[in-house]
Amino acid sequence: MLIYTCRESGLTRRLFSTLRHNTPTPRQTPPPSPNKRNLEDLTPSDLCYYWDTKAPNAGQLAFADKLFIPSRHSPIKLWSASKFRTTPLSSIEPEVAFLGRSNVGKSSLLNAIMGQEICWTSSKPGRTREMNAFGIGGTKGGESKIVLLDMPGYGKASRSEWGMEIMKYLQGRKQLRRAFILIDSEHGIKQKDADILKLFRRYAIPHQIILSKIDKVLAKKKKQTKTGVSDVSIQRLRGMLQDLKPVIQPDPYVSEGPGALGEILTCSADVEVSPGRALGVDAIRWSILSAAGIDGSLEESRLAGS
Ligand SMILES: Nc1nc2c(ncn2[C@@H]2O[C@H](COP(=O)(O)OP(=O)(O)OP(=O)(O)O)[C@@H](O)[C@H]2O)c(=O)[nH]1
Ligand SMILES: [Mg+2]
Repeated sequence: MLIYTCRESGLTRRLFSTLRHNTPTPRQTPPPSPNKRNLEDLTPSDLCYYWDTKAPNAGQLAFADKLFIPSRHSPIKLWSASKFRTTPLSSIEPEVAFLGRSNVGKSSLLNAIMGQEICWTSSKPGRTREMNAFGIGGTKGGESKIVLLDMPGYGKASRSEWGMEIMKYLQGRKQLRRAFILIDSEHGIKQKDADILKLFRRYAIPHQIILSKIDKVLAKKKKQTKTGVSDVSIQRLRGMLQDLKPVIQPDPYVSEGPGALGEILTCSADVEVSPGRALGVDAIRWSILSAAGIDGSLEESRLAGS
């Protein structure tokens, strides 16, 4: 009993002394770092890389955002197809397709672009198993202005016939204006991506690169981006974009065909800049409209003439 009491009192003493040393001083909120920038203040020129094209201005971004505002007639699911020969051929609306390795974030990005959870997403690769077409900008009784295609991913957990079916589709589809190829910013270009890029050049299919999940480059943890991002991480992103340029636009003397568009976009479908607006999505919307030839210039010239 005596031994027990002595031990207990020794333990208690040690515990109190540890507590005394570890008692936290009242927490003070660190002053905001002068080098951090709010997500809302980042422009497409900060996040993307435009060398053959011009970064969209505020008016163009607003025009694109307006066309994607969800309504009763937009977005709408138009069709799903697992085989090229089952895709409807009669449609005339301009189409853009979203491709990339499984799990790169295609369906999540499309949900962010369309402002609605209309595509299935999953943390497991191989979720999207068919081509899914969505119409945007439709009105009552009117056709959609543009069609977005969510494609099954290639690579891990993809179907073995992926390459054949999708390349057949991309080559044969007259309505296709551009294919957006997503590259995971955390993993960079993998062999499978390089193979696909080569095929796009060989068949001269117009394509553009989007770097996805850039929250992983901008911060260690996604929630840290809420307090803004540092200049250092923006510079890191810029470095990645510059390194990608010669890979996606190889030397014409060694390349089999035309490279990607000289404009790399970035996004983080999981990070909101403001309620309902994901990081980088406005610039992607503008590029979709540019690819489809809907750039608002008609509206602008009409306004100027009136
Ligand atoms: N950190 C982070 N995770 C993301 C982002 N976008 C998507 N994800 C996550 O990545 C996983 C895959 O997303 P999906 O959109 O289903 O990817 P997918 O490319 O359509 O995948 P498949 O249909 O399987 O080819 C999900 O767990 C998403 O939550 C992002 O911007 N940042
Ligand atoms: Mg998917």
